[in-house]
Amino acid sequence: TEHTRIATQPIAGQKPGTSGLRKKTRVFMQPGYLENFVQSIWNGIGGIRGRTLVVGGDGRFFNESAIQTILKMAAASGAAKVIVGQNGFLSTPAASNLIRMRKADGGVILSASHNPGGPDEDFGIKYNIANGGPAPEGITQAIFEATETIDSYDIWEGPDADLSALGERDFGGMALEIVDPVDAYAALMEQLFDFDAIRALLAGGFRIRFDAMHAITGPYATEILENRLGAPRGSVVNAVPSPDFGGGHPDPNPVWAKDLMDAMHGPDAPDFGAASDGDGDRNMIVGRGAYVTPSDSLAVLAANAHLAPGYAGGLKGVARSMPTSCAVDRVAEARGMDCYATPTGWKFFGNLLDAGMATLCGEESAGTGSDHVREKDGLWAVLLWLNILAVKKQSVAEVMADHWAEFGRTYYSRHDYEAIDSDVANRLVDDLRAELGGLPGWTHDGLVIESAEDFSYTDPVDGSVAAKQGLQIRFEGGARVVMRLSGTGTEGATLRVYLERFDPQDFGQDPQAALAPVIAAADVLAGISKRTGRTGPDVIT
Ligand code: VG1
Ligand code: CO
Repeated sequence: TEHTRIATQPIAGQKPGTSGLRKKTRVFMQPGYLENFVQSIWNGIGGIRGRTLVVGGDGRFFNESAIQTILKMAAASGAAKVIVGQNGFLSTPAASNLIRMRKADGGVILSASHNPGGPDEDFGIKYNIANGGPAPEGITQAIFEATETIDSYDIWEGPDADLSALGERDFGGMALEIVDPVDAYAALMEQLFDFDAIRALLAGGFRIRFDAMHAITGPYATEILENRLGAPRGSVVNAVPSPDFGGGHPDPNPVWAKDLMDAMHGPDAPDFGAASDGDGDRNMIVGRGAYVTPSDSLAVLAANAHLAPGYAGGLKGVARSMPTSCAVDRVAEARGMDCYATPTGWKFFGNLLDAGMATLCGEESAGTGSDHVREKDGLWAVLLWLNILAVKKQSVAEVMADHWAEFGRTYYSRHDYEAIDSDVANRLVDDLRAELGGLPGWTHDGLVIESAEDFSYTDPVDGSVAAKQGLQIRFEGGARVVMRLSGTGTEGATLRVYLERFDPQDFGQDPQAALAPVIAAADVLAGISKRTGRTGPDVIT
């Protein structure tokens, strides 16, 4: 077989962010752009000769042609085998599971997650290691350094692979195996959850609506919720993945999953609603008339996971990203579990999960997961919720009311200021960072700052340090503001302002009203409206 070496030059800006390299699709489609990055992955991890990889993506525009290129480059660099989801489809958690199950050396996942897809929207690529999780910082840095010195890439110039035909064949001297993307994942879910109990719940008339948002979870949710658990046909909506996600944002929050919110608050609302994102790792949970904030969802799952067979032995510990609310901390404290706070991004949970220090992890951005894979997992969270509801025989609203009565309520919201000028955003964060030392004692409208820090994380397993991971300002009485810049955007900068306030007894307030003093203090502290010229955030979740 003909393997060709093509001369190339470094391309600036191929630095992975919170979750891989994300750019406008047309940037990825430029000649050599994808090839440079893929070769840099191979170079950054010490080559792929003789190794086995898993490859798949969320089906967005350019998914299949990117996979064809990756396969030809894997063949040319001597990979032993590549396992690909049929038609190039693999949800992020299913890819993580396949890497682990098949004992692959790593995997390449094509997705820009919740970002829209299409020729004028976003594309992304990330490398996962043998534990199934996103490459940690050290490997990501090695890949980035490889992009800065690359001078050639290797590719097999043969015909495209047929990604629709299941089974194994030769492809440019390497083994190519096409697998059903759902099978192994669905089998794992059956091991973790009491499918009989959920089936009985659904057979008893409990109605669900799962919105796949035209993205990758459609086939997974249809197989698991409808075929295996017996939910009536049509319980899964927007179930066919489309390259541009039906023109929408596959981002499961009340803003972008407005149809689901409307359905859940309408006269004929089902009992349980859920949605997932582009690549299937996020989840949104909503009961009849009762939206569950992701941070609260994590706390509820931590408090009740033992009701599912896969977690009947209890949890070894829990972990949350630093900006995620402290609701789960209160559960951990009450149950005598360790609780870790990590920087934003799933890659920071990997060591804790591998070391058996945490069983459950979560982020305020609608990501929850456990040690069953090394990614957050949207459908897994939905199934754990259904398992808990089936055992408790309660509505979502009742579960929340009981949870708050036991642990108190942490009012929480995230305000995003999108596509702001990068210089303005950087200056805002830099200026506030410079003032942190003088902030304790500062007061505004009855709030008093207790501490202010530039969050730095030392991994308890390998001692690696991640600095500058967000500005964290705590007020007396348990209120908190966190500010950081997004690492997944493709246009300008996005300022994320995370707001929370603990209330031990008053659970019925509107979160924006309950947080009003904290919101006002954040604006005074950072001069957000003054500096950005915005009168309010673009997205409130
Ligand atoms: C965002 C979220 C973060 C999440 C990341 C990847 O990152 O805030 O919690 O891990 O997206 O999720 P950032 O840097 O934009 O805040 V996904 O579902 O986009 O892979
Ligand atoms: Co995602």
